[in-house]
Amino acid sequence: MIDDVYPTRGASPAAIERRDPVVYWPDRPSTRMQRDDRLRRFERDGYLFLPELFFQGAAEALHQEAENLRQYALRERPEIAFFEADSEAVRSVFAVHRHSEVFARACEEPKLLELVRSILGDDVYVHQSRLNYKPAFKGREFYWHSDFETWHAEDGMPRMRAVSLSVSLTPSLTTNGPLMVIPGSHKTFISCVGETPNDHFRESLVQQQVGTPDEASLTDLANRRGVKAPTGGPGSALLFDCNTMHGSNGNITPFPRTNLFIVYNACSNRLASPFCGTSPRPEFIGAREHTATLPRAGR
Ligand code: 6CS
Ligand code: FE
Repeated sequence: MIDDVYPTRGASPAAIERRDPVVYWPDRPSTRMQRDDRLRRFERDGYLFLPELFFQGAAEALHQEAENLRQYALRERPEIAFFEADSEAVRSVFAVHRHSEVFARACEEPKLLELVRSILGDDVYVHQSRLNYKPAFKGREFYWHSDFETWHAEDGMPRMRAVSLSVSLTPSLTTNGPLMVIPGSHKTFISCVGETPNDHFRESLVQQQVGTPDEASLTDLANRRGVKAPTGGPGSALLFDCNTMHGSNGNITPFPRTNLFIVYNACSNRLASPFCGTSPRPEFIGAREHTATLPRAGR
């Protein structure tokens, strides 16, 4: 049985100091790694905004593919599509890298993988991918949460050795519900209150309650270093640590805020049994079978 160093979903909230590195530095980091300022900023803040990310030219094609996949999911694979709580609008579609060659290739962008492997100090595989559409007028909020808290409790992810990438496929503006992060929050694990219902994902992926932090803990984290909402055009991206506290407001503007969300987990951190005791979530949410190591460039 793997030791549960981040107990959560109990009777009371708790703030637990992170027990894992943020950047898994090798014993003798190469000069190139030592000079890579991105690694130190990621270690300090728990996220990196990458305005020039590797998808600049591809953003329009990725956005078109996101529309194609919305239709495909509705027609052929309804189980991977989730709707907004109060409308027929599609909120998210999951496992996009497994249903689209375009997104499969995007996940393997060599320069991106090089940065991710530098941070995690390991080979990686895709734990989860999704499109969050945050549609015009109807896109609802994603309340504050740590992804790792859910992945640890409900997917059995043992340690904090995963990163998330959110690529904007439409303009991410100050007004249409951009992703908000709390700098430095990745260094504290906020244990959440509440027993996890079976098949919790059916409600949590629409409007999360269980697995969201208490207001006192959120206030404490936000008071330390504030809240940031990096914005950027299509192709810009936010890379953030699995435990960075984040969320986003609803979108009542005519401008959709669609992003491609890819989660890279270290191959040494594969899922075990869910620590909250529920049954494992479906493969399209947390990969257990389809966990092939992503290729290194030129191999
Ligand atoms: O439960 C999950 O895995 C998903 N939930 C949220 C709100 N963010 C992380 C992940 O996509
Ligand atoms: Fe999240």
